[in-house]
Amino acid sequence: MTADGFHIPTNLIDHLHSSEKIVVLTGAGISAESGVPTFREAKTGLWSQYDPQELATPEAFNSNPELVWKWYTWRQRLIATAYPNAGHKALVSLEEYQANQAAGFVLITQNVDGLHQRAGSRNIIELHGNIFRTRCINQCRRDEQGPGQNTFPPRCPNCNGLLRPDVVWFGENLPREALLQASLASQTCDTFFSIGTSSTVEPAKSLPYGAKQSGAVIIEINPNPTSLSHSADFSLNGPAGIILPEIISSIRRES
Ligand code: BJW
Ligand code: ZN
Repeated sequence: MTADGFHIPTNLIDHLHSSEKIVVLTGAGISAESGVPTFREAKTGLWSQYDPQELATPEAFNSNPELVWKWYTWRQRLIATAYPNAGHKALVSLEEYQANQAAGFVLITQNVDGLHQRAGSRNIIELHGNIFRTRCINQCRRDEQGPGQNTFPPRCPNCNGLLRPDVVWFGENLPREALLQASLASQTCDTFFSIGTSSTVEPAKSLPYGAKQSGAVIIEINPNPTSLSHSADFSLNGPAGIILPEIISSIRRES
């Protein structure tokens, strides 16, 4: 039982002790406690204020790159001033714990904020790109440094084409290798965590079902029910920043 009254089931901790490969899928909810807004939550979600069709599609960028870049610049600044929270840090501990057991750990994230990297997680697959990278719409180069140009919207120093955020918009394919590795990891794990995601966006929302089909135990951490909740073996209803540290201390206490 945590100070906030969350109970981590003993059979879950027992399972984690013997788990040989843990896969974690995270979404915007894991960064909520860092002050980064989620997408779909009423009132606080980004899309209660902005229309995704105007901002997170290639069509939107083609018709109004300035508007799209303004939104991304605002979010880049917001994220740059945020810090990894207790949930991000607990996932670093879980990866270290698994390494000490000579067991596997893969962190698949839909987030573009880079907070898992900043917390210290190592084996990360970014499904939807990274908001701090840009790339040329003519695909001629990848700019890891961010725009840094004087023009707005920023342009490619190589071909003068528009630069865009290196993220995945609706209707676009996910990075091929990332999706391949994520699917493979999910289908070969014995424990699958789904944390802070509304499980609405394909293909990420299908990953836990691939894991379940292969016999993995599915654990969801989310203060609200999602489309995955009824298929999960454990639904832990609360904030990731409280539940994940409690799982880590239970694993350590009972080992
Ligand atoms: C907490 C918490 C706390 C709060 N602790 N939790 C099949 C059927 C129908 C449609 C499709 C389909 N296949 C593909 C599509 C189209 C589309 C899609 O899925 N649409 C659905 C919405 C219906 N998918 C795509 O277009 C994808 N591409 C693709 O599939 O290519 C092939 C293809 C194309 C076209 C047709 C068919 C096939 C690409 C998807 C790209 C998603 N991009 C975005 C923007 C990224 C860039 C940016 O950041 O600006 O990614 S959209 C947005 O949603 C972002 C997120 O990564 C993603 C997921 O959101 P997430 O993380 O789940 O956030 P929320 O806000 O939804 O949920 C937060 C959760 O946290 C909530 O549940 C809270 O309760 C919880 N929470 N506090 C724990 N403290
Ligand atoms: Zn270019």
